[in-house]
Amino acid sequence: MVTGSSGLTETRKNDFRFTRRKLLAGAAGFAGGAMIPGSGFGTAHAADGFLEITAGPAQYKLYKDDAAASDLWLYDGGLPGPEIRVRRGERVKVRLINALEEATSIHWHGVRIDNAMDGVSGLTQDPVPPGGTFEYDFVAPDAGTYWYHAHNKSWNQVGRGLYGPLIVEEDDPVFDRDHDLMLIMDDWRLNDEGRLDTESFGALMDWAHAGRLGNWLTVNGKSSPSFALKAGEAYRIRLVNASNARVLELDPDSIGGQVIGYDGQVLTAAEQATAEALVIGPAQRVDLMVVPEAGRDLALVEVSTRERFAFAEFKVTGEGKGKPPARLPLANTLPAPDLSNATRVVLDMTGGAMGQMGPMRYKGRELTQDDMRATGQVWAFNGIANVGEQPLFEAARGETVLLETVNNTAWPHAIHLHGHHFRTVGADGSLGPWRDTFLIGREETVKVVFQADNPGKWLLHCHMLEHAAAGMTTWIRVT
Ligand SMILES: [Cu+2]
Repeated sequence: MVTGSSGLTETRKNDFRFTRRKLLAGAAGFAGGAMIPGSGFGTAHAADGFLEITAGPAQYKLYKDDAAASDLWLYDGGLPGPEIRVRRGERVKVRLINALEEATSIHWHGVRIDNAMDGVSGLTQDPVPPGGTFEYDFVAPDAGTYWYHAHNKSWNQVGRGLYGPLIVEEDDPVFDRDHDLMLIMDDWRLNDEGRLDTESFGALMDWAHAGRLGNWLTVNGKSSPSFALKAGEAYRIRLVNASNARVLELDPDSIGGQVIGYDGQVLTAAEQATAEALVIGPAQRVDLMVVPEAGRDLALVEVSTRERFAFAEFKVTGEGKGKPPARLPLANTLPAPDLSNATRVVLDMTGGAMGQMGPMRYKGRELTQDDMRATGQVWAFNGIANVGEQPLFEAARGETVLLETVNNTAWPHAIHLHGHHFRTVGADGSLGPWRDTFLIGREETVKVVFQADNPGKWLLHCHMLEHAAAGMTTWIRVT
C-alpha cells in the first residue's frame, strides 16, 4: 500500500496530537446549510478568454460566525479560490493578478503540465511581483481531482489560504454535478479569539519538527459544514488535504464508501475505504464513491489524535435504495514505467529535530549549528539543504527512474514530484496505484517508479510546507 508500514501510523500516533483549546473544542455545533460545491468557472473571464484570479489580502471568518475575522490571503476573496472545471484535453487559461504585498505564483498540483506553466517561483518562472500579472495557459491532459496553490513561500502563502480546486472532467462523466462534491480540507492554527495565529508563521520550532500543525479543521473554508445527500444515490466525494503539514486520518466507518481514485487518478476497480486508504497527507487527494443509506447520516471524522473530531456532516434524506453506478470513470492512460529497465536513484533524507543531522550543505557551504538557526535550514536531501544549482539527477526523456527514498529522520513526510505521476513499488516488486505525492514514515524506505517523459526542471519536495522551506526541496531535470 501507498502509505506503507505500520511505522507511519505509529509515528503519527506518538507525534501528532491536536492541541485544540477548550474554546474551540466546545464549538461542536454544525453551522450552515447544504452547500453547493464550487463557485463556478467563468465568473471573471476577460475578453481574451482568460479567467482572472486576483491574489490578495482578505478578512475571513475561519471559526464560528460570531468569532473574529482572520487576516487571510485569498484568491478572489474566497476560500477556497474559484473552482476551475474543464474537460480533459481542454486548455486552462488563468491570468493571475497579484494584489499581495509580496511576490507569488500559482502551481497546478498534479497536472502533467508544460514545464513553463508549472508555477514554481525561482525554478520555472520568476515570481510575480506585487501589482504584476502572469498568464497561465496549458492543456489539462488527464481527468481527475487536482488543486492549485501558491508556490512562493508556500509555508506562508498556502498557510494563509491561497489555494483552490481544479477539476478535470472525464470525456464521459459518470457523476453529474449534483453528485460530484469537491471538499478541500484544511488545518488552521487559531488563537484564543478564533483568529488565525499569524505570529507563529515561520517558527523554527515548526520547521524543525512536524511542520505547522493547527487546532481547527475547515472544509471548503467552512467550519463544520453540512451537506445534503439523498439516500440510495451515488456520490463522488473528492477529498483534498490542503493542510500545511497535518496528515489527516479519517474514520472509514463515519463516511463509508469506496475509494475510486488517489491523487487525481481514477482506479480501474473500486476499493474498500479502509483506515489506511483514508490517511491523507498534505496535498494528497482521495476520491470516494459513497451511496448513503436511508436514516444514516455520514461525517468526516478525524481520528489521528485520541479525540474523534467531526468536522463535516452529510445529512441523508429520502428512503431510496440504490447501488453504485455500473462503471467507474475511465482511468487515464499515463506513461507506464519500465521497472525492468529503471535507473535507480537514492534519496537520503536527514535532519530535523530528534534525528540524525549529519553534515549538511546549503548554498555551497557546510552548515554550522548557528547557520541552521540563522537560515532555518535544518533538513537535507542527500546532504544538500534546499534547491541548488545542480539537479538531484537528470533523466533522458522516456527514461524510467526508480526513486528509492530513505527517511533517516524522526518524522513522517509527504514527498511530491512535479510534472509526473509515479507508482509505488512494493517489497515484492508489485506496483501500487498512481500518485503524485507519497507518504513516508520515519526510518521507512519507499520506492516509487515513473517514466520521466515530461521535459523540464521539476521540483521534488516535501509537501509539509515548513519542511520544504527548511531544506527538503530539490529538483530534477528531464532532457
Ligand atoms: Cu517533511
